[in-house]
Order: sequence, then C-alpha cells, then structure tokens
Amino acid sequence: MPEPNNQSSPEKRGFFARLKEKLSRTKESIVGKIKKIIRLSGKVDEALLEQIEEILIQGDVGVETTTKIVEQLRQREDARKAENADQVTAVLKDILRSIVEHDERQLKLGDARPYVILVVGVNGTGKTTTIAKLARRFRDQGLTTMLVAGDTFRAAAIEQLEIWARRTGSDFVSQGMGSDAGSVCYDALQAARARKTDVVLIDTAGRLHTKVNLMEELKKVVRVVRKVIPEAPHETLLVLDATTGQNAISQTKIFSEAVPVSGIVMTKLDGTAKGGILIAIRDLFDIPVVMIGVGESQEDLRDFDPVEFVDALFEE
Ligand SMILES: Nc1nc2c(ncn2[C@@H]2O[C@H](COP(=O)(O)OP(=O)(O)O)[C@@H](O)[C@H]2O)c(=O)[nH]1
Ligand SMILES: [Mg+2]
Repeated sequence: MPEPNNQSSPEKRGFFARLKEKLSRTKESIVGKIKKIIRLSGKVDEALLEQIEEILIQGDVGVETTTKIVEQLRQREDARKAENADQVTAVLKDILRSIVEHDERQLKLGDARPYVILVVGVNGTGKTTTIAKLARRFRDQGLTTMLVAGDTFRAAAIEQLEIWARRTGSDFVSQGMGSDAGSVCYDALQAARARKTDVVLIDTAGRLHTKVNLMEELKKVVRVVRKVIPEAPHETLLVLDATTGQNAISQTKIFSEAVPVSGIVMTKLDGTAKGGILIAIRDLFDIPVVMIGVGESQEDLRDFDPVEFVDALFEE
C-alpha cells in the first residue's frame, strides 16, 4: 500500500493528527463502529451489510448515499472475496473515498480584482466567522480586503462583522440595520473598484423563518453585484453546519436553487458525531466542499482534502 499523503512532512503530520482528533466523534460513530462489527463478522454477508447500513444512516450519511455504499459493498468482487476484517475495511474505505474525492477543488483567487466572494447560509452556521478567517488568510497573503455587511437584519451581526474588519485590517462597508442588502453591496463594490481592493467578502442574512423572502433577497444581491461587476460574484460559498446533520441537504438544495453556489464550507466538524453529512453532501451535489471548519480558531478553517479526510476517519 502506498504511504498516505499525510505522512509527507512534519507540518502535514501535525495537521493530520489534529484533524484526526477533531473528527474523532464522527470517526467513532461511523468507522469505529463499522470496524468493530467487521472484526466480528470477518466477511461480507447480508447480516453485516444490514448492520453497516444502520450505522451509516445513524451517522448522518443519509439514506440515498448509504444505499449506494452498501450496494457497492454487496457488488464489488474484492468485497466478496475479502478474507479478513482488514480487507473488508479497505474496500469500504475505497468506496467512501471514491464518493468524497470526485471533482474536488480548493478556494483559489482568480485574477479578477476586486475578487468578489459572496457568503450565504442559515444563521449560526458560521458565515461571519468564515469571512473573518478568510479575510485573515488573504491579509496574510498581502492582499487588501473589504467586508460587506449584507446581513442587515440584526444589529449584532453588523457589529460582529465590523469588529472582524478591524481585527483583520479590512475595509468595512455597512448602511446600518434594516437597510437594503442590495444597496449595501452596490455601494461596497463601487468603493472596492475605486480603491482597487483585492478581495471583497460579502456577509448575508440567514434567517430561516422567512425563507422565501430570504431567497429573493439573495437573488437580488447577486443581481446588484452583477450590475457593478458582470462576472461577479466570482465565488459563492454556502456555509453548512455539520451539527445540523440531514438539514444540510435541504439547505444545499434551497440555496443552490436561488444563487450560483460554487463551493461549500462545512463548519463545526469538531465535536460532532454527524460528520457523515459531508459524505452525503459530496455524493448528492456537484458542488465541491472547498473548506472545512474544525474549530473556532484561525487554523481551524482548512482547505478540504478528501483523501486526508477519509484517512483521518480510518486511521487508528
Ligand atoms: N466549534 C466550531 N464552532 C464554529 C465553527 N465555525 C463557526 N463556529 C461558531 O459558530 C457560531 C456562529 O458563527 P457565526 O459566524 O456567527 O454564524 P453566522 O450566523 O452564519 O454568521 C460562533 O460562535 C462561531 O464561533 C467551527 O468550525 N467549529
Ligand atoms: Mg453572521
């Protein structure tokens, strides 16, 4: 077997160890349990498949994706011929990796300036935190950043973003609570163009109880952004909270129907047993997971590496 890519440098090893620890609850609730029953069974039979199915569904992998995984285990020759627990486990790992690993992409700035990143998602998923972490990352790269308070619904949200703008040395554009999000974005992009800002990060509202209005508001934000910069937003990130489990699926549907979601950021994978939702999201949508959040500190927002993710779930 080739060495997993996480063995390459001390720094990568350190990251990997940390990721493994952060994902430990998901690891226990899915792979840990499955490994145990595979060890007891030692071969692939219907009883084992049924138990695996139950564990995957409980682990928030979702019915559709679970069915696919179990069906592959049932059909694959290397699974049928597996003679011991390690071989069965290796096949399962391979199947999970193939689901998580397709069409992956990391967040990279293109050449456009300003480069406009729109951030959408339900309240509390981690939009503002993600924007702050991204702003710091870009600032560390020597780029200028602007944070735009498009979540005009709550005064606290605007204040929170302003604090992050100060801390990260970013420009800040807002029009106060209750103002029109489209109008805030219009002004911000005009200013960003005039100031030659490198990266504009737009925060948006995420109240769920007025879903229809929210989606209309987000569509309008996109229209206004395009009025100023036709190719923008260059990136539309949907932030999903892993702890909400299956809800993330309906959120992805609703948001991606309203706005051109180009990438997913899945936060709060630390401390949750529901991380299987990432596998479902990778399976059900053609939208890459570009980053994951495994904690509240700066280094806890990481580029998503599917191989590393699956390795972290399987390694003892
Ligand atoms: N444990 C953990 N907490 C996070 C993560 N990302 C964000 N949070 C926390 O989630 C809460 C809501 O985040 P916020 O950015 O305000 O969400 P917003 O309403 O979408 O803007 C805050 O307390 C964040 O610190 C993560 O990856 N792990
Ligand atoms: Mg917010």
